[in-house]
Amino acid sequence: MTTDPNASDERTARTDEQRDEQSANANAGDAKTAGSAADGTETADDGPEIVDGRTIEHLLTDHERDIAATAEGTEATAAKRPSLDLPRLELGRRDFMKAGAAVGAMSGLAGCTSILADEESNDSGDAAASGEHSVAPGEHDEYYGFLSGGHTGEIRVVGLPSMRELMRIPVFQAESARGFGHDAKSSQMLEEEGGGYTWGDTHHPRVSQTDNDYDGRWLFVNDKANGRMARVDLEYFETDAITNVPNCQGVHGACMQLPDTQLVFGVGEFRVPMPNDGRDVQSPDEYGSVLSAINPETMDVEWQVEVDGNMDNGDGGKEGRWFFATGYNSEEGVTESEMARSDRDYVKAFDIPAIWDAVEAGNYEEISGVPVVDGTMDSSLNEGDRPIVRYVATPKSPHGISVTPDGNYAIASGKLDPSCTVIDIDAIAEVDDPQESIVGQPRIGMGPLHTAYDGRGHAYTTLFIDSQVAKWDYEAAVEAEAGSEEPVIEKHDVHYNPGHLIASESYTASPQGDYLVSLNKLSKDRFLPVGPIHPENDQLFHIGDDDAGMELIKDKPSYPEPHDASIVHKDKIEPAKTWDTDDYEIDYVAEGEESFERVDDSTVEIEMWARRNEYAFPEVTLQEGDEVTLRISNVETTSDVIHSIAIPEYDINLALAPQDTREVTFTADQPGVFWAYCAYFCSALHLEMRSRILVEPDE
Ligand code: K7E
Ligand code: CUA
Repeated sequence: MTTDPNASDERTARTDEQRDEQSANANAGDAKTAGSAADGTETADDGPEIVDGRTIEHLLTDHERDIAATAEGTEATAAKRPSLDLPRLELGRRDFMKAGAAVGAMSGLAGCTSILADEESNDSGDAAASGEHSVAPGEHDEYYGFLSGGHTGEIRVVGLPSMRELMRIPVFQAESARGFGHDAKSSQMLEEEGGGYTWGDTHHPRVSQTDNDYDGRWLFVNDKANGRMARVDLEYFETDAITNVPNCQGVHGACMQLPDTQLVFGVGEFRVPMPNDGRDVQSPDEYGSVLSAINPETMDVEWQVEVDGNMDNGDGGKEGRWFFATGYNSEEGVTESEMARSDRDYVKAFDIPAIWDAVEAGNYEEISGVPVVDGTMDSSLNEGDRPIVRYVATPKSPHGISVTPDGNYAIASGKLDPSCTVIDIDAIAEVDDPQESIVGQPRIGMGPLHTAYDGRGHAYTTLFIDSQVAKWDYEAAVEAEAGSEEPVIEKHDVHYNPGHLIASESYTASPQGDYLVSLNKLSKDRFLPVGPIHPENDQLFHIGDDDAGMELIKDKPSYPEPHDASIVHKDKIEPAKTWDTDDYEIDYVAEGEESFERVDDSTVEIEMWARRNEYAFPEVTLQEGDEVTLRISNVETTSDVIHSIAIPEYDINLALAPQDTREVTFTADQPGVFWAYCAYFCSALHLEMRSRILVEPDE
């Protein structure tokens, strides 16, 4: 492969110009908004985090670009940038040079070929030892990986360690291969319970647990876009419930009360008026953000707790008392610069039994039919010796939070601060000042986002800006001075800019400690180019050998965009091979039970079956305008003989696994001939498997 460095330079330069233009526009936009705001405050006056009107994140972006420019020997923009003088960040040039390969690659290929070459030899060294992690054709993987699909709205199932994609589970979007959103039940779920949106933004798939271990029953996942929570049945690998959470826009974190999945928590991100019905639109002070507790069986919202500031991610303690959520925007600002003004934000520790007590004592306001408990700092429920929410101040916009497998600590990742904060969970109930529960604050690297565990006392933290995963010892971090780098054992480059990472069974009390996947947001040059939207890169590491260190095994391109995952041992999931007719509400249609009934002038009910290579009715005659309900069963008992009934120009495709029954209602509003056919290739006579639907015109 040859690259034309000049072409690449030009591209980079153009991109930089565009970016400058964009930030200029963004700043102009901010100014306009500030001008129209009631108080008219100038955000630039509020502290050292804003330099020349630019936020920390802008500065970071600029610095990355400067380093890249330096690496290319141009130093084009470096001189124009303000120096980075931020008390908490203490960014040294070294910080950026350490991440040279990744950062250099941020602005295109040309400037960093030499670094990339080193990088590649490093990787192939890793890969050479990976034979034992390969899965031969016909062999099964050791683990299920459940990855969120981000704004595709789905869940992807991959096998580990092969990283082969095994299945996709549509959650918040209609999907025709599985007939999701085509049959009556799933389309009702999307349209009615789900609120009728055509997409969702899945981030955090969490598998239900019993006694702090995966029980394989359900997977829960949030919709960050429209404030929903969904449940996937892991017997059928199918979404079986969606809850549209009130008083809340953007359910971000999704996780559960452990050890037994007593509650599922949706962590509210965007602050909105409650209810968001047009009141208080011009009064951001009145906006709120809530933690929602959802009953995993009924999927009803049991209660919500309103807090100060935004929330972000969450995780539950292992013993069931505490739930933790990170947050940003304790400033309660509405623009980026307002939100990043303060150098502290909060981890909120929710005392679940105390919240239940408040609900049972009637200490709530009912909003949109849900009891909302006041957990803001000034709430009377936070006075006295059993506050319902404890606010633990941590540096700058902590993002991920996860509880260590031993249940001792909750570790929050600093995002805009290079540290992780280790909170002693038992101490929270004891200390007068919540700050005293912070027992460690190691310096991990630039842009720490999420942390996973191997069950041997190690934490693995993604460093978004450094494009690395850092392995560190969390007990050592408790021993060490705050700000110490000593607890860091190893850093491994990833490609590039990782968001989440997940280790096998990391969310349980006993992680397997062998594999880790880094979900990298940018793949840049790692794959054949496929146009301007790149795949992301999910990188698999073996972490089972502490002496050998982290070993990169493979890259897997991913359709945008996985955020988080759960990795579950195969023995803990028991998928059905065919449907069990007892497991659904509508009646199965056996061979010989087919019927065509004209209920009245314009209502028709059809019950039919499908098998290789025919439908119960080779021909169906309807009148234009008929309201038709079609129920159809796949009467096959052999696993993997799947049929469907696709009705052209009627926008219908029901997928029918063996012994499954689906129903659809449609209006026969187009006269003509429609060849209903089977869309799953099921046998040699699959193409002949069809039924002629005749819609006779209304005279
Ligand atoms: Cu970091 Cu939704 Cu967990 Cu994306 S969040 S990465
Ligand atoms: Cu049935 Cu193809």
